[in-house]
Amino acid sequence: MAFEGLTEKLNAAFQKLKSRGRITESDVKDAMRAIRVALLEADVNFKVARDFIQKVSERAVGQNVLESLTPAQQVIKIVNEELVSLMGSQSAKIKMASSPPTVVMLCGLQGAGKTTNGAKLAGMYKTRENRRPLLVACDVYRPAAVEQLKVVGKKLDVPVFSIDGEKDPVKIAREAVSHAKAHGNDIVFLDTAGRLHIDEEMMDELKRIKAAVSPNEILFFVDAMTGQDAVNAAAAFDGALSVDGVFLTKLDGDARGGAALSVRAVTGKPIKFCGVGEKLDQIEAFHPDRMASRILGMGDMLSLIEKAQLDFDEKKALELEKKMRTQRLTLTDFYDQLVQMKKMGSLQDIMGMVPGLNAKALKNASVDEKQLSHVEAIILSMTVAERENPSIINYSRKKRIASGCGLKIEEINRLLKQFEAISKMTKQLSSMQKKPGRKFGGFNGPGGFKLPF
Ligand SMILES: Nc1nc2c(ncn2[C@@H]2O[C@H](COP(=O)(O)OP(=O)(O)OP(=O)(O)O)[C@@H](O)[C@H]2O)c(=O)[nH]1
Ligand SMILES: [Mg+2]
Repeated sequence: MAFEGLTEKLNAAFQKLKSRGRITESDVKDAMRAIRVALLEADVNFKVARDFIQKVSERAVGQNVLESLTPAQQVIKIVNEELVSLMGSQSAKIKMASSPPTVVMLCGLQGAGKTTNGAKLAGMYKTRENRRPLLVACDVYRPAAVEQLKVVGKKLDVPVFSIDGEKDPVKIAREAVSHAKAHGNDIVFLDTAGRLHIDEEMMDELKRIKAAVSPNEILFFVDAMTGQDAVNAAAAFDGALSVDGVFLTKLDGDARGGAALSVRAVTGKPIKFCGVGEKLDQIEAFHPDRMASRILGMGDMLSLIEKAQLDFDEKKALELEKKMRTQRLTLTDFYDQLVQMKKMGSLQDIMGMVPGLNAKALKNASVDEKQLSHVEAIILSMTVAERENPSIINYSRKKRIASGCGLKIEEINRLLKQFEAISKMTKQLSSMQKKPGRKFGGFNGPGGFKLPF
């Protein structure tokens, strides 16, 4: 994995600090020197490393770290926060066009990973965002380039646009956009040709493509393994084309990580995605906060949690979909959903422990604990028969349930109303013909079936 060396050296520096009870200014200076060397050895641009150390040192002095009870932890915290801000503070997405198609132009040096990762992007937008991508073969130089794109397109079931024998990539790009408009492709990825080194001819070609189709997004692809050269290339591409974002590839390799840490600082452009393997699903949105915890050796906990959550939801959602189609939704199912949401509550606790996670994201993920516990109490006070068939719940049953859970009858009525609304939607869904290509009926988005509050 990338960053191993850096992680090791940073931890050695922190360990040294931790081993002292009280630390002095010269201990901090030593630590800063060690961090600076670690950054440079990881191929971080020297100006970036210098600025970084300066910021961390200033903050460490300004916040009276030395007087605090846990000085080493304070230093680690500051380093973490500065790493996050170095890499961009928050994750960024592709800007979508107000009227489709969104045109994304992929550029970068030869072998950077444009074709492979461009395909990954198309696959991601297709499956996760329900888009209809089009891959476009603008590389007319390398003999096998068009074929390579067709192979990956086929694997992902994403159409590939090419013009046999056409030697003008500008014309291909222009016709591809018209083709997309005519065929309902709402996001277009232009796979351009790379060159070994930056040369005028290539830049000129890219500029002409840009002028011809005015892409909504120009993504610069950079191989994380290439270190300093990557930074120079990024600056050159940005100067010529004014790129919108960076796609960092091959982060799974033993890259020293300098590119990830410098590219954003040097160009001011955010890293939006990263490639983490040769397979076509090995793509991740780039999260600076997560990357910082990865670098500091705290593991990429959030990505793991997110993945587990995704798998879990998908299974549950499939079960529910089956239920919905057979029109047999019960309060027991409702209750299962509740338990799932409660699990997210504990997930929130875990997230709270991850350094660098912003408070706003945590707040957005929060659920109203009180409301949830009421619904839970009501359902638990029902008999199995009532849960399976809520229509039998008459006034006297309601009174019994209310006294069982210690809540008012109004609360029980409210829950039953919500449940009825869901059941209605369920019936509508099941009577609707299933649209091809859409996994779940439509109202239960990627998070699966949702409770109505
Ligand atoms: N391990 C790993 N390999 C990758 C990743 N992305 C791309 N590769 C590999 O890198 C090589 C080059 O990738 P391409 O997608 O062909 O690169 P390109 O930028 O299109 O290259 P040109 O078209 O020649 O300019 C291929 O062998 C890919 O399989 C990644 O994230 N991890
Ligand atoms: Mg290519």
